[in-house]
Amino acid sequence: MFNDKIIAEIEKWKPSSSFSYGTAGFRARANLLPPVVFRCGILAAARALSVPCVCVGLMITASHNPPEDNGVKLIEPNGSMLNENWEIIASRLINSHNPKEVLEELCIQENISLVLDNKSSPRPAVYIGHDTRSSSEPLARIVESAVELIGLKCKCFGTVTTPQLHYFVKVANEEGLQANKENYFQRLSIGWDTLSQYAFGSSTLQEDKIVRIVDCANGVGAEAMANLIAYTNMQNVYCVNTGNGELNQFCGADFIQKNAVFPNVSSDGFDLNSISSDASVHFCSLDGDADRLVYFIPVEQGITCWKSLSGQRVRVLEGDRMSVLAALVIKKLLDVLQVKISIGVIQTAYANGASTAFLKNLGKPVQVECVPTGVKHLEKAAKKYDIGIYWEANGHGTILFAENTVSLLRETIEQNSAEQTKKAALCLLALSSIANQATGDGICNFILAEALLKFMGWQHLASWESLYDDLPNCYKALNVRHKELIKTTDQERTLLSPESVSKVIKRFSDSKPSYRFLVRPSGTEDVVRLYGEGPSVDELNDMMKELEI
Ligand code: 16G
Ligand code: ZN
Repeated sequence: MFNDKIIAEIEKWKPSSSFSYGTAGFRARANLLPPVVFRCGILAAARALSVPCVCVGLMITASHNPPEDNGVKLIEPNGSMLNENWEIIASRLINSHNPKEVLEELCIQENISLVLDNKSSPRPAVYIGHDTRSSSEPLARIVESAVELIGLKCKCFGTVTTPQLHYFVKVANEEGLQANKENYFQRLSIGWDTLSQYAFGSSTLQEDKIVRIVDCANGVGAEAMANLIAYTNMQNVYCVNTGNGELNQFCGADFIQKNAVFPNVSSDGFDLNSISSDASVHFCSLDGDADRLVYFIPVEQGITCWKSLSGQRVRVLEGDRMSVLAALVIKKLLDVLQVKISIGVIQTAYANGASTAFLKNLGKPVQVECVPTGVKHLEKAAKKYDIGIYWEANGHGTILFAENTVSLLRETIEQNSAEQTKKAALCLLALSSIANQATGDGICNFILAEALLKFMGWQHLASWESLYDDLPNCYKALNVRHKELIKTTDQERTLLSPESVSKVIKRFSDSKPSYRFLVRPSGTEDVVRLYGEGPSVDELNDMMKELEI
């Protein structure tokens, strides 16, 4: 099925250690990755040939991980993450001593011919993007050579955020649009304008007194934010950590969410002293590939300089708060529209219990579901609803609108509906064009959060925060020798083994009903993650210490 030259080339690219395609694709120290990305290029080509489509995607990034790491993940034609059957094939192909056998089996199973017929037109292609790491561009070149070896075309987007690439793949396949940054930002700009115009609560806001400061984690989000500012008429947005400092080091969404301290800010930032004392400052952080965003509020009030803020405690508005804000606004809009639309809010076991209680209290049509960690699980569940809102506590999430919902909104706008009804439909439609429909997107979510806050008429992040008090909680990562021994059930909410650990958990949970624990093996690092909620952080820390032994 393949000519000998192709097979000989693929055999040459054999990883020195074993890899498994996890929640975030393949990740490792960058120097181990050339053979992995080469074979992923072959696999992406095969995926593109296995279904009628314009393209699939391949992104080189290690997201929030250290600068010396890198990673690769594939994107389905519909813009989602790689299908689970292909994840298994990916791990087999990368590790195999006999790639010919794996590929031949795949071709039979998926009915693909990797020997291309030159007349087939248009030829499928692989869209390639990468983050700002020094290893990323060379790895992207290797992918390109692999795809071309099979005889397919690549389109290289250079540095893009992960969600931008997901979006490009989706619109190229589903909307026949020329995928580029321009239409990505235009969509955001139009959505922002509509929401600014119609946001019910905006009349009470003093827009000129809001200052928005975005920590770009010294990653690819810096370029995207600069474009966003250029395309929209959003005022007072300032970016820090735009690339002068080290990627993800003491900054970025993952660092903020896990440590709840103010980020280090490299000198490229802007002068905090220039902010007037009566301004409402909205602080938020993107991660290294800009698919996550979290907002935060410094505990100590009174802003002086970056240096004095760095490392100080902050209160983090985790992803759950985005779900809550989105559900509140969407419910209000649907009340105006008076249509029967289901809203699902999807969380994981990391969601703070107070957010879950708040959402459940909203009542119909809001339904709340818990699924295992990892975007693919949240996305799958969200797609069951007319409007599916999903967020992980770590800041990854979006709002998905079903096709029927979008058609219904369009019809409502076209019909001679009452003015308020029309406005509500326009706002919902604008939300659907701001929220990335392919995957959670930190850049889109920044506009989304600001628009939703405006909608509620909330000048200060504190108004958002005051909806409910987070239950005291605590995160830990433990280095263990055999994380595969950890077995859970019930969406990771119950630990099955090891028994010694589940006994400690049971003892605590029996002692006070407010205790709740999550123990799970990380899918991206060699650690076991612990998350606990309980009567107080001190008591939780004591309990976690027992588990460490
Ligand atoms: C990946 C996942 C994220 C998940 C995280 C868990 C995607 C795009 N990303 O970053 O959803 O929360 O892994 O990491 O699926 P962990 O398994 O190391 O805790
Ligand atoms: Zn990321």
